[in-house]
Amino acid sequence: MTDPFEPGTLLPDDLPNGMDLVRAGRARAERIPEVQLRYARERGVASDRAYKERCRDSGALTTYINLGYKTWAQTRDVLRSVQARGRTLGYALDRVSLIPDRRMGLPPDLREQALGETGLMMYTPQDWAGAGQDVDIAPIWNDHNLGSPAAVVNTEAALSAGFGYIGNMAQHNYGYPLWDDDVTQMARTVEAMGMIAQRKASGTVLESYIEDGYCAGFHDLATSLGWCMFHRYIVEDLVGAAHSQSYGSTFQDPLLKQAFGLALQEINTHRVPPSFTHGDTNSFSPDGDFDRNAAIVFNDVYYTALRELRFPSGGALHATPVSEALRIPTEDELVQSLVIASEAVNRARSTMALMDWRPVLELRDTILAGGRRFFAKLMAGLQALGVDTADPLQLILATRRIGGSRMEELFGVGEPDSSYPRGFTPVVATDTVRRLMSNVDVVLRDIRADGAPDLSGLRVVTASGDIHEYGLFVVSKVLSDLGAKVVDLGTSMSSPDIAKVAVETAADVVAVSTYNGMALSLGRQLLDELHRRHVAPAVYLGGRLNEDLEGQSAADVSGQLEQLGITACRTLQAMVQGLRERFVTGPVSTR
Ligand code: B12
Repeated sequence: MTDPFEPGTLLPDDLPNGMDLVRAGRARAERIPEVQLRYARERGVASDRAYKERCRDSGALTTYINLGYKTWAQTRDVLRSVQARGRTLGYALDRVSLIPDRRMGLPPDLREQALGETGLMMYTPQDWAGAGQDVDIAPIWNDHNLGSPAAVVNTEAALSAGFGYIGNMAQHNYGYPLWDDDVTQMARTVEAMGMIAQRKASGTVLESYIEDGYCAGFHDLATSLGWCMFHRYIVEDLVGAAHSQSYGSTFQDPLLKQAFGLALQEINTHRVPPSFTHGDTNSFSPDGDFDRNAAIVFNDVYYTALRELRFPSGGALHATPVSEALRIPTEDELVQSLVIASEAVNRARSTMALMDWRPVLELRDTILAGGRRFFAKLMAGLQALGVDTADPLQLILATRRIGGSRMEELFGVGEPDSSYPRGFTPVVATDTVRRLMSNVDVVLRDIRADGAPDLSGLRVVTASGDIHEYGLFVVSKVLSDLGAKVVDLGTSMSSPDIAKVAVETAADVVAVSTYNGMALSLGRQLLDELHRRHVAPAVYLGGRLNEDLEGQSAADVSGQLEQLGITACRTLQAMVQGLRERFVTGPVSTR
């Protein structure tokens, strides 16, 4: 494997000093008045963190959901209603991650210029203050803050409103439309980290939801754990903040999930309660039936409840809504998820004695040992590349520039084996890699059942318009296996960049994955960019092809896309069928 990174070339010479940025952040936070969250006040504690510690130490379990409708007012009304229904249905709701529109990661003056996606927009200081006081639920600001160009302004807003858990450390790999200055983006992130550190004594916690970042794409849980150690080193040892690491959505196997949770507890030496353990979101297909999903959800949250009861961490429980693969959940679907979670806790309490933890603890130790090796290798590797490992800015910028998959190829700790995608046998393979490889197999099997077309000579540009990379991986892998010459641009790609590469490579086909609820606007924008450059490759879109239209939220926009001349694909099999009809004239192959 050739290494594109020569020592000293990864970072620019004129970077600001990371520790100076931390100090600037601390000074900025000192000027922000402290506010107590309503959730903490009503429980008679100083902070969200303090209440979590009390629950952890007394064996009480708390609950968590994700929610982000378009405005704070809409979100607030649904939260109040969900909470009120819990009084009759026998559940309590403790925490909510407010799920913003990706535009919230842009500085306020750019937000209106970017395409709207799904999620919450906070428009005024009253919206922020309302999130801290209007409901008796702890709000978390996780997304589109740390890691984004809006890190300082959003952290200031969240601190001013009294938020106790502010994230998201994992998102320093995120890309934003209309923004390509990674140095400023990461510098603002480090300054905002300093702001959160300044509030450590009042209980404010710097949160990371690890599978929002590179952990979602690693193939080895040893890499994931080592990456979490790397983040802990930056946040706790260099920046001086309290750090919570939450995890969970990419795990399907309960044994792996609980072993990894226990490994995270081992590296959490300051015992900061994690915000939550996320429910499994990846086991449902968009065509899956909700009854089956309910069984999957129960099984997932039951084992997490067992772990929390036996090895308390203070992390809240999350049960994934059964409609996860399709849309933002309705109020009824959220209520259902909380009912499932409360039943799971009841069953877990009465069946705790049936659980044999020995295999889980053994697996935990294997992950821990591998994670320690990865962390050591990563730090040594960064030093060899000329990165100052005592500077938080250099560390997050360098690892962002290297990228998650390349980092795992360079510093992965399994036995070398070229038949594996990252060049080594994973110490403990993630469910993600297992699921993706089996998804590729299923799609190829379907296609081969009809006689696979030979796509040799077909030039295809693939990309994802947002952070979702799994669909893109399957699309690129299947088309390459069928012989196409695929140029995979990766994630968070903008329409102008995709069009530019389509011209440079004389692409016959452009295939874009889009999930964030703006498929029609993106399709129009992409066609405009291609027309402006006088090229007309065949355009295919897939992922979640919906958008909020006049009077209809998350409407399926496949029909409108087809009218524009874009092929809207529910499945990759449909795209291959389309390519066969359009480009393949000879007989099918048995490739
Ligand atoms: C994993 C995931 C994430 C991970 C992504 C990790 C990663 N590195 O990829 C994380 C947690 C980071 C994430 C973030 C977000 N997510 Co998300 N995510 C998902 C999830 C759980 C799985 C999607 C997936 O990858 N499936 C696996 C792939 C292989 O299967 P598939 O999607 O069915 O793909 C197949 C076909 O669709 C097709 N296909 C896919 N692309 C293409 C392209 C072409 C050309 C063709 C022909 C075919 C094709 O082929 C694939 C293979 O068979 C879904 C919910 C779900 N269970 O589906 C939500 C979901 C897609 N996410 C959603 C949202 C809103 C977001 C966020 C915008 C939330 C936010 N506000 O921050 C952010 C995006 C932030 C950003 N910067 O862009 C929503 C979308 C809602 C909508 N459109 O109505 C969903 C549905 C969750 C929900 N219910 O709210 N997400």
